[in-house]
Amino acid sequence: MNEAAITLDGWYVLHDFRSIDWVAWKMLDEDERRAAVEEFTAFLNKINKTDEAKTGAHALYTIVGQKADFMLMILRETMDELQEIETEFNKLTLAAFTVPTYSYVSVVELSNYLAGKSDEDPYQNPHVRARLYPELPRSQYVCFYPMDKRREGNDNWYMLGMDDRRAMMASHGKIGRGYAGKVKQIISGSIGFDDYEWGVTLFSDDVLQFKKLVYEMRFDEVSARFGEFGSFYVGTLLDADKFTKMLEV
Ligand code: 76R
Repeated sequence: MNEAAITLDGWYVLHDFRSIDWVAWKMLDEDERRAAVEEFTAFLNKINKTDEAKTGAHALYTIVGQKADFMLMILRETMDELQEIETEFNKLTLAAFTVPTYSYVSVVELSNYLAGKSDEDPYQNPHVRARLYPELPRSQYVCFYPMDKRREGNDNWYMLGMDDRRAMMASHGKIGRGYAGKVKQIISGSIGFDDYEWGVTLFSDDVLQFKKLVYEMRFDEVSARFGEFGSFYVGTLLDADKFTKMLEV
């Protein structure tokens, strides 16, 4: 059998995309809307506490275009907690005025393609831990998309030897590092969890850097030959205040 990459796995991730049912929302009276927003804000304050305790993280963004109105990305130590938060959100009054449009379940992943040899336990290494259990930046923009590595004819990633894959990942990483300080990426693995193999979440204060990075990678062998992509979602940063403003009608 071919040599599988070994993965390090961190926090579990739920990307939850919702559209707002504006017609129903506008039919509520002002007091009901205010109460629903207050209840949602309390929910946000509660999940913020987990970010502060560094036992999880979250990101809340609008989604531009018709695929969704907003995305809540939640990272937790267990899949069970993701399930609990999803249910908790669904029980909020506001949730009744949202329509689920997409979701993605994965776990933050690092592979061993470029890891040097070492006897230490990687899960104890602070640099590794910072990537497996990431603090999410409050960048102005987010970009999310799911992707696969192709398995077709001569372009079957999973039939390539470890050395070939490692060489291609090195080239991939080199392009990625060119965007250091401009784009933060979180790669989460979803084989066995969702319809694609990875989720890619990018954060940046300059939205154009997403296009530049993804475009440049298209010319790199690992993306050019093996990358297959799902839908792309792009959006802008929300917090409790911005969310409240967005819901004003
Ligand atoms: O972890 C590391 O930093 C080592 C290098 C590295 C790996 C192993 C790395 C670096 N990535 C790795 C793995 Mn990546 N990455 C993507 C996409 O749109 C596309 O064409 C691809 C989507 C982007 C934009 C991106 C960005 N990467 C992976 C994997 C798992 C592959 C596997 O295991 O087979 C996928 C699917 C994937 C996809 N990558 C980087 C980046 C960036 C910006 C970096 C540099 C990170 C840094 O050094 O700070």
